[in-house]
Amino acid sequence: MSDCIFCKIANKEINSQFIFEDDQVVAFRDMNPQAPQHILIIPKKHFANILEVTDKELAAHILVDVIPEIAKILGVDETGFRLVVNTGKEGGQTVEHLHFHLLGGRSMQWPPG
Ligand code: DGP
Repeated sequence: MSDCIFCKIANKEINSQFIFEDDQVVAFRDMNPQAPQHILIIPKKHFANILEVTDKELAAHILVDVIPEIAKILGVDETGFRLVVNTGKEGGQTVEHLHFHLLGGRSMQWPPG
């Protein structure tokens, strides 16, 4: 998607510091952090949201491989963290490229608001 900001970040058209990268996924710090550790994990391939994902291998790779590795990199694998996937208008999604928010470094509250 040529006008997608996260595609531009993943394609390195916009200079960003990745805390993780492999052939399918990149992760970088949210520009508006809601916790001491607030990372966005995105597939390089464009999917508008989690309902649009068709690649089961990619979904499993993110959940089984990438998220645990990033949790370790951030040092929140022992303390815990929150994973958020805002979806659609009422879900509070503002960027229409699938992204997982990984939030950590403080105690989270519930309900999230
Ligand atoms: P959501 O509301 O779930 O769609 O979250 C989108 C998040 O993306 C929001 O917390 C702000 C962040 N964000 C938007 N544009 C950029 C950007 O260009 N760089 C970075 N690092 N974060 C961005």
